[in-house]
Amino acid sequence: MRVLVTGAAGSIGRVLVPGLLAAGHEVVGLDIVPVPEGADVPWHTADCTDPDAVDAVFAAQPLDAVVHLAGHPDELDLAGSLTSHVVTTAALLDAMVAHGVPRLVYASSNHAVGRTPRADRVGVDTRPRPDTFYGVGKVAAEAVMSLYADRYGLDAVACRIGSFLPRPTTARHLSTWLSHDDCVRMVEAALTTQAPGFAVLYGISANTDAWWDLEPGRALGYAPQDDAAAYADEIGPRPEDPAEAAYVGGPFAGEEFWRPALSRP
Ligand code: 15L
Repeated sequence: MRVLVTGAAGSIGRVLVPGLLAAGHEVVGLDIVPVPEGADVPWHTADCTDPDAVDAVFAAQPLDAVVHLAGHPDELDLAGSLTSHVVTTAALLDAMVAHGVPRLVYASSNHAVGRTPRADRVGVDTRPRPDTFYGVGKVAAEAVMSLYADRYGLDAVACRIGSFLPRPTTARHLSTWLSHDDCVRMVEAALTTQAPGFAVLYGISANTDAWWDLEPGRALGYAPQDDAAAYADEIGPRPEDPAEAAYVGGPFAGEEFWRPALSRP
């Protein structure tokens, strides 16, 4: 499968590109920055918020699928978040329709439901409950994916990633961690599962203390192998742990992120 990876120079991209190559896929990298040293794949330097630039990338070679990782990984104001997550996703989906590319795998986030109080294990059918404008952007990007799956018959899998890290370092991570290897397994499953239509899964490892339901991912072929509990002995308590455990979005659900939606000069 020839896969376009957006945000290929970012933290997830730098793990995923070699992972997909090792799994036998061809990878085409796309990022706003030039090709990093050592990334030995065809590369496009372009801004995913620019539909003409995105269309030109699709015109350059045939593609079988897109993995969309590009986007600002932290909080912005509302307009910035919508541009970073919704406009980029829409530009890619328009190009997929125009060029006949049938599948999108999207790096959504747990923050799409981050304001959900920590109680039972959270499923994919819970109501969208963002904790930040970042989370609002992810909810809206998922909505555009759903629309394009319904209108054009695209396959579009939203992976609500937890905490993508080499290893867990806080109490919250014992529940939210996604290991590097499991991230590759997750994207590989989302790329190859048969006709998912629009689907959502939680992108976490097989953590003993998981806050999110892994079954929807397992139904799509995602079989995580790692468990943050293996690192529990290395993780000491911190004063902020109880507050971070109140809502599944952890620190993003805290008051320090409350600010007006629209920045004014
Ligand atoms: C995310 O989606 C963010 O991009 C990252 O900065 C972390 O906050 C992560 O979620 C998390 O919840 O740990």
